Amino acid sequence: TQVKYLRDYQAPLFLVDQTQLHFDIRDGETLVTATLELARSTPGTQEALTLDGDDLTLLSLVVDGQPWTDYEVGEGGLVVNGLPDRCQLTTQVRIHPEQNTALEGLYACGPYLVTQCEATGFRRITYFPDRPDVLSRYRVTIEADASRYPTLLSNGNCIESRSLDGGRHEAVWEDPHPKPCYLFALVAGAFEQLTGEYTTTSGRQVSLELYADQGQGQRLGFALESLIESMRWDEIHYGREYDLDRYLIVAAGAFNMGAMENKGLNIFNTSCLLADPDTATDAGYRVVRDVIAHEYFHNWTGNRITCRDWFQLSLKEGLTVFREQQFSETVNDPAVARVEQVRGLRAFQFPEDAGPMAHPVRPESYVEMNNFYTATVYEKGSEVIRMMRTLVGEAGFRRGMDVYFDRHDGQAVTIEDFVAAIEAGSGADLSAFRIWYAQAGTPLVQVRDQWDASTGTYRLTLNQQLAATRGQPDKKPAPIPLSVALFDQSGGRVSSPAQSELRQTDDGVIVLDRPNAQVQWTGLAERPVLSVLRGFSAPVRLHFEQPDADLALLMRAEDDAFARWEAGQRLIHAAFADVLKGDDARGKARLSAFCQAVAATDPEAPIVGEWLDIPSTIEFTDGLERVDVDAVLVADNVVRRTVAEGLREQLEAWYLAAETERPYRFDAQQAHRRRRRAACLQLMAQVDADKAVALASDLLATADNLTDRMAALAAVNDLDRPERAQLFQAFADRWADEALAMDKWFQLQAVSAVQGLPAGIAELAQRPDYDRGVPNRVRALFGAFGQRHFAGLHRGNGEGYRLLADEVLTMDALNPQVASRLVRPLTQLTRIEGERARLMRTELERIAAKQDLSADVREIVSAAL
Ligand code: B3K
Ligand code: ZN
Repeated sequence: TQVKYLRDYQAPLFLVDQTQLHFDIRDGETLVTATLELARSTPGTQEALTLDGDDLTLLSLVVDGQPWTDYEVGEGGLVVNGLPDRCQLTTQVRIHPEQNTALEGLYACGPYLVTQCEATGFRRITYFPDRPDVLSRYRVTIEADASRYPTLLSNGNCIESRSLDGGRHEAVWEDPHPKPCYLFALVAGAFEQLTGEYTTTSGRQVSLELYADQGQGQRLGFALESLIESMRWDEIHYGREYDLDRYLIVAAGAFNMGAMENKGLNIFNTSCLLADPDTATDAGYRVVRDVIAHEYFHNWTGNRITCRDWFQLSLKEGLTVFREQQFSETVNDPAVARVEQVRGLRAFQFPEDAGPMAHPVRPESYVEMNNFYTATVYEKGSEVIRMMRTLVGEAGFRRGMDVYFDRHDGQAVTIEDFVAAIEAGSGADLSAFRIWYAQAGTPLVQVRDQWDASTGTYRLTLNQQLAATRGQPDKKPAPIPLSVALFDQSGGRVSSPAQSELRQTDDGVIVLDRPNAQVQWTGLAERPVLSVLRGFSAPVRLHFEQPDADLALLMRAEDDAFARWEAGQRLIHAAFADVLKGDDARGKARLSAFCQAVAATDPEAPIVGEWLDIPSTIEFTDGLERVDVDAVLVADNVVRRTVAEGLREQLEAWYLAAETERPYRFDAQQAHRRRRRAACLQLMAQVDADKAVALASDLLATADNLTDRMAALAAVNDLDRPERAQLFQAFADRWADEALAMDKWFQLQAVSAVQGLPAGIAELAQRPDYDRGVPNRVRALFGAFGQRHFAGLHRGNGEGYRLLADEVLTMDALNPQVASRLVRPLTQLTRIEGERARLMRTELERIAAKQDLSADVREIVSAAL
């Protein structure tokens, strides 16, 4: 295994002006003929041409029409010597898509063929300079059996199609936009189709075509609507239009991730494209809309302007997640959207930043690039851009984006180019800000306050720290934008200005750009209540001891919806910490303040559903340096039960009051009611199991949608009663043939206190419908178990670790990308206390000892050992 370093970057020696591909799809094998128009970037030099290639059988190599013999085929590629400055090189290779279980390159997905090339899958299709800074124009011919593969798709425009002898046919596609090979795509199969139309602001007519498996066509409607919404949004908010006559999206049931933004031909995991009331929950609908938007926005931030090298991945991913989040804040309730973004960040990115795989938003090295499609590159990358926007202001940010699009359209660029464009457009100096891209780890901001009644002065002492991470022993302070506000004791805003040596933006954001600083307000009539980190203005952890009454006041009075929600979270987290260190009474007092504030809120407010969704055990452990599993589980349980007791009266009333319309409709208000109802039922199960079971059985029997069915199953999921098994069985009997609905069923079972223990998981893995060829199913069972079933994974005898490690080993031989995601929970061992850490290590060592372990899994496991 070879480590690649950012500092070793070198510009390509050869460029590829044109690429012609010919795919001859046959039974069990495909022949790929590639003709590359090569040009040396420095004419007159002599270096050999290196082409990447993986798992290819080379059949012939021709240069300018003549067989060429001066080449070597080696591990990972092809070296061709003695080439002139310009030439035409043609290779022919044989590949076996039907045997490709890694789902990278060209592979069989049920009866059809699809591709996945990012990051480096194109080298499994043909010999090529498989790097994002080589942009080429493609012309692609696909030839296949006409009845098995009636639809033949690639990027751009279909310029020709004709029948051939022997029941075969072919189609020729041409993409006018030069692109890196990771954006190449090909699809062959028999699909159902949904078509729509879109006219861009400047009048281009775009045909929108969505393709899905037989019988799934009627589930494409919501995706099509979402696509149209996204196209309009990007025109309005960024002035960006689509640039081809067709926009194609294909659903793939076996897919390693969510979706892929291939130019003009997106390929989507079915779970992110298909939506109907029986197979998608409300959250699932939102995923479809967000992912559609994300992949569409990539057309400008990713495709038109791409990355110079893979270390720059956040250039396109952080920025596109940010744009997707902005979109989501306009089409969903903005408060709920922001709360969910932050919950996701804390549940996945914070632990990553605190674990052995901690890396900067712009990593400096990697072994397997696929391991770096992380919450840090994506979600923290988005937070970094959000902070940039806060610092330069909305208008300045938008001008900066315009500069970025103008300067770099058609190029492969770096994060540095992006920041420079924002500086040029906004006039701001972001030199100190760049450190956010370079340092790993989550900064800790400590706030201490002091009230001097005699002078009416309120003073804050702020401090920032960042712990060392692997390879980065000494950290520097970063500019941390802190949005702050003061409230008076009756909940009104205090308007007097903050005084500080720190810079403040026009919108009242203080920039903490040094280790320590002070801020003060003077001339106040009474002790104010501080709200800090409003809107989650920076991806940091906050330590601030604040009286319960102040937090309760913010739960009532804050007008920033995120901060309002966060005040409730801080009460719950503080209560958890109290119980964890044995102070139950103190913890319960805090929870009673929390419950009172919740009970006093209008239940129709979306924030109620968010508050009632008590943090998961993983969220509770965030920020703990050492995790004593047994103590954590006890405290977790105390908190949950206490909240359920405290709200006992409200739960049933709210449950019954949350009637929703029939038939099911995905809409923000209805979704909020369903969410509140689900949370109420879930809490009710803690304190009144009989009632919860009765309501859940009734809900399952009468619901007309998956969201409510899942709410019913979730409520009984941890109850060791016969009804639990009956309800799960009833669901499985009815929905056995619906893969997406059954994925949800597997997910719930995987986190159940009853079924989700190692023996129960092993039993589920024996079912005939547990199919290791479909990543969604593997993630539904073992992904959920490892990531979300804290008690099951951390069984004291280590059987949870062993079970997960067994699956990692099995999957490693089939699909290394999936295996290297599954293994991650086992790498959190540095924080786990006692015997468990040793048991985890034993399993990691067992994995590491496997001969021919994939580079994917090895990189993760070695970082942890
Ligand atoms: N760019 C792809 C992710 C590719 C992951 C490769 N292992 C989807 C996205 O971020 O939009
Ligand atoms: Zn993306």
